[in-house]
Amino acid sequence: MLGSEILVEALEREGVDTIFAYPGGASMELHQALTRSKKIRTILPRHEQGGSFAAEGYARATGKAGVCMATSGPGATNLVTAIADAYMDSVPLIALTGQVPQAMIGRGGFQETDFFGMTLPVVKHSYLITNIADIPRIVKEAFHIALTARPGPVVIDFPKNIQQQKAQPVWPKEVPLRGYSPTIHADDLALNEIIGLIEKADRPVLYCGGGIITANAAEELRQFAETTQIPVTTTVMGCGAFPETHPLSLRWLGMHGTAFANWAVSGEFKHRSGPAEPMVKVQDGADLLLALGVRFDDRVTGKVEKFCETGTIVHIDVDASELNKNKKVQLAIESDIRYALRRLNEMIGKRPIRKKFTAWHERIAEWRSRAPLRYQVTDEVMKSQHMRDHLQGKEDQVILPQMVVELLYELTKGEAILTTGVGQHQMWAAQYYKFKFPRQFLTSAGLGAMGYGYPAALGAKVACPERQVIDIDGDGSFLMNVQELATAHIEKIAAKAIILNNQHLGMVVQWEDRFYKGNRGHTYLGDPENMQQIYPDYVAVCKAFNVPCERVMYKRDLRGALQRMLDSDQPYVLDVVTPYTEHVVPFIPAGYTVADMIY
Ligand SMILES: Cc1ncc(C[n+]2csc(CCOP(=O)(O)OP(=O)(O)O)c2C)c(N)n1
Ligand SMILES: [Mg+2]
Repeated sequence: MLGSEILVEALEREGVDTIFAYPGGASMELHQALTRSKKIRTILPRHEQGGSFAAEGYARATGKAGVCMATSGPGATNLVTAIADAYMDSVPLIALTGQVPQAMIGRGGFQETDFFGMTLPVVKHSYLITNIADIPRIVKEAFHIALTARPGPVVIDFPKNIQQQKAQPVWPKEVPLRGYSPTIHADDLALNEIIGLIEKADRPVLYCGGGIITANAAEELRQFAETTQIPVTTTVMGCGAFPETHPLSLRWLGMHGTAFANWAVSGEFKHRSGPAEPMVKVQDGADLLLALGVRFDDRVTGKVEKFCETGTIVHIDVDASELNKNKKVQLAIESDIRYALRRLNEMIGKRPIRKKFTAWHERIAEWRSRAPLRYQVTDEVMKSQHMRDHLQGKEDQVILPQMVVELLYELTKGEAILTTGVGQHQMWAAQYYKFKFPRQFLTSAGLGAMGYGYPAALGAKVACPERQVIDIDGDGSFLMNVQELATAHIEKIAAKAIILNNQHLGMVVQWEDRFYKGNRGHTYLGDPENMQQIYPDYVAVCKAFNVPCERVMYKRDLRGALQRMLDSDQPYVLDVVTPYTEHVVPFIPAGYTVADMIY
């Protein structure tokens, strides 16, 4: 077999059914081999970044490894953002790249880049194939490493001359890796200590992250929360790890999380107007925080010393390097989360916890009713020049972005898979859609990569053709991978997109308003010489790609338009014109505390 054929068969043996691959000189041998595969569907994205985000969407929607491929040099460098994204959000991604022939490596040959070196800080592992006999082992190892323990991206760089060599492959059954033992189980002693801490606590909170979803531990978490009656907040990565419709759910916490989740974790404080003022506590927050599969990201903690300052913190994670990294905790346990929760559930089954935390639940209920997620149509919005330009006398018909997500939630009965770009729309998507199951909300959380939404929706739709997959996007983010409309149309992938089109880089505008007196630093995306026009004209753009698109301006048209989009069996875009004056609240500015929260 040719080296290229060995690689393709190795992928088949790993159960790969889809690869997002863009060809070039150093990878066309591999494409030739792919044309002969009966098991793998090769999807041609229109940009390698789109292909790699699509592979991530596939991976996040399924838990299987997503696979993308590019040629050497510029093809490979176009994969870097998705690799970094997969690294930050622990997504199993296999990134295959063609490389110049071995004899050319290091000579600055045409389209040579040291991709192995370039990606080192953002991979879980990487390979440069130097011997054809290694291909079966390398591919098997790559999938094993990408998928086990804390998942992540693995790069396989493949020189062209080896693709063209011939050998008889030997397929390994297992790939034992010295120093890598992905099965990590907490010991009973530590878990027993958790039960003791719960029995002593009055105000416990569960703080759960993407680790619950990767470990397939959502069911165990639900059982644990219900038997202990401990309220649950998640991170954005953890959306769907615990049903957000559940009475114990506090939704997600952090910079734009719910006020009640932030108070439950860190306590309620009198609002202060600046960090120079003292923090005046109104009510205590958690006295016990069980942090499961999280990494105390700064968008969650704000000023980390003030995060759950007075509570005992227990942290369980499969990756020991996360323990005591951002926040020093009282009990750090290295373990597979699912194992730990199962074992805790068994222990509690034998020796039930008697506490009911009634007073704590009452306090949370009061917080919840005092500061729900909410929005309103203000005079400021209706009178804004932007709205007068576009709505021309029908300003009372203005569509706020939050309304769109809320109505989508209603029309899809909370069953759709959502992807997003990065910005205000991403936060509103996470706030106003209630996620019920794992792998339902696919977003570039840690890296925050604009352009993620639509390609990721393509990947998710390929993986889950029977589900509605909808990208809630910003006008700025959508434009960054707009070329993937071609992939959607040609490959018949019926992923939908709703552009919350505020004609601005809204999230940056929000920061300009708060911290730079509203001075606009290149955050307007429309045409300054013709501000009445919505620019670019997405209806015309979509027409060029043969993708149906509607523009929605007025509230009275929204429901019908959303329904038409949902009823379509094709890719479909809704361009919804929204004001840019809305701010995402709650808001705890970066590095600030819960006492600084605007809500
Ligand atoms: C690739 C990339 N470039 C820049 C940024 C910085 N950034 C974060 S949010 C944002 C604005 C996004 O605008 P849009 O997609 O229209 O969303 P909106 O905030 O308006 O909803 C920018 C520029 C980023 N996150 N990613
Ligand atoms: Mg925008």
